[in-house]
This record gives sequence, structure tokens and C-alpha cells, in this order.
Amino acid sequence: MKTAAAFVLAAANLVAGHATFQSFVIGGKDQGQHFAIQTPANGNNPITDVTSTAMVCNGGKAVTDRVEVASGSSLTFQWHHNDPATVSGDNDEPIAASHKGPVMVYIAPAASNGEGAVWTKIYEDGYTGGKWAVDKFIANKGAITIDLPNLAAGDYIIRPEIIALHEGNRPNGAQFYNGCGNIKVTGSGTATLPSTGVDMTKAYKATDPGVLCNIYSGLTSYEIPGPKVWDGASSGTAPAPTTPSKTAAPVSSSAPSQTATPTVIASPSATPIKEAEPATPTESQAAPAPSSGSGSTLPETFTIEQFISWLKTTTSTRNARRAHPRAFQL
Ligand SMILES: [Cu+2]
Repeated sequence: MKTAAAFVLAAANLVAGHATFQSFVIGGKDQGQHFAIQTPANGNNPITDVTSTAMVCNGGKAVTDRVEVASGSSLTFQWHHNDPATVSGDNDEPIAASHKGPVMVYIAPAASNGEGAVWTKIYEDGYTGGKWAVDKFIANKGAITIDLPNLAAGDYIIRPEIIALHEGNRPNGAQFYNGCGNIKVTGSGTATLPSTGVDMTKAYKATDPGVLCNIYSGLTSYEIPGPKVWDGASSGTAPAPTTPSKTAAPVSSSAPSQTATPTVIASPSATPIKEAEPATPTESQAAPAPSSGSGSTLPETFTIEQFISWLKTTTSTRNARRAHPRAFQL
């Protein structure tokens, strides 16, 4: 019974920990919730298949609105855990603290609709000085602020992204969060995007060191996945267009098996998933269960995500001796 109760809490928390991009902030002014933003079809749930079409714009519907922003100026993407954000008492606003990982921003010409090899990375922040980009994101209350390149005036789709690596120690455990919005760049910028960019369904591999990544192993450096940040992205004089940064070798047509069990599961109870935040357990400082080995033990205090990882590491052994081995399959 105890296990079942913990499982329900775990399921609730899985859904509770995520985030979505909800508004632009320009010159300190919020441009309106969902305005010029492709609201994701899948709520705040993560993407775990790096080849999914949701990697492009999170299944959001294209919108015709756009916000105006001057070339080379600062632009902020405001994210929240819930939509709309819970006013108070949400410990996972803007995202669960466990969701450590990098933050990146990509841009594409609006006419492309984001489809194909059209995306250029213009910002990234990974792990520096013992801090993850997500730690700063939380400190900034869900705001990601970048300086736009000195882009030529025109319409663009811009796409902030977070990768949460709290389960990145296992294949297809990393959680991808992205959202797209429309901007109309104004001003006299002259930089034009590289003619070829990356296709977001091919930008990462499940086995990239920055994706299949155990953040609990005392890592001292972190390799941000995907292409390099475009040199034209640095502000100042407009650079000559450069050849697109090389991405990893083309993903073979037989992508790695994506049959791994999905991370997000339906809550077994009928309780509403939103704000079903359990009072316990709190984020502990304890190291999580080891990533490998079926004999792992759960620390005395543990987070829900650690609990889930632990469940997974023990699944195979439990399978061997239980009559209903899939009961706790995540
Ligand atoms: Cu999450």
C-alpha cells in the first residue's frame, strides 16, 4: 500500500514539475500571455524523443501575431510552471528545482514555419561555476533574457528551449521543453541568418554527451548539445554570413529505438493533475540512487524523481520475481 501511495504522488509530481514559454517581455513590459506564442498542444509535458516533430515548436499551432523588437536589443522569454501561473504556493514555479540543465535559444525565418534545416542557435548557457542554466532560470523567476543579433529587419520565429537532465542518466530520460513565438525585428540590422541551419528533429541525438548525461556524478564540465552558437549572434558590427555550424553527422534514417517507456504516465487516480503538489517529500541534498545496477537502494530521504529512477533501476529484478511485473512500469 505504501508503495502504491508513493506511486500516485510520484505520478502527480511528474506532471507538476514542468514549464512552458508563455510570454515575451520587451523593455520590461510583458507583451501578454500567449501573445504571438505557439501554445504547446501537450501542456507542460516534456518531450523525450529527440526526433519528435514536437522538437520543432512543441506541437503549438502557428499564430499570426508577432511582437516588435529592435535588432540587437534585449529580449526576454517568460516561462511558468503552470498556465496560467499559480499566484502563490507553487514550489515548482517556474520549474521544479530538480530539472537542472542547459538553456538555449534558436531562431528561424518566419516563412519557414520552423520546418526543415532552418534553425540557427543564437544563445546557450549550460553549466558554469557549479551552476546550471536552469538554476539561473529559477533565480530569474522563469525569465530567459538574450541580446538579439543585429539581424536584418523581418519576421522570425524564435524558440527558447530547456533540457532537464534530472533523469538524463538513462537513455531517453532527458526532458526537452521548447516553445516558439513570432518576432518582427525592426531597425537597421544587417546580419542575415546562415542559409542552412539545423532541423530541430535532427539537432540532437539521444546519445549526445549533453543529453545522455548523469548530472549526479560530480561532473565538472558539460557539453551543450546541438550546433554551436552562430558567430553572427554576437552583437556589434554585422558579420558576414557564415556557413552554418556543423551539426553532428546526419542522423541515420533508422533513428535509435524510441520504444523506451514513456516518462509521463497517466495519473492512476482521477485527481486533477494541476497543483496536486504533495507536501512531501522536499528536495533533498542526498545523492540520488545510482544510475546503474539493479541492487540500488533508495536514500532515506529522496525526491520523487529519485524515487522514480530507483523504481526503474529495480524494475528488471522485480520483473523476475513478480507475477505482475509491469504494474509499476513507468
Ligand atoms: Cu518535468
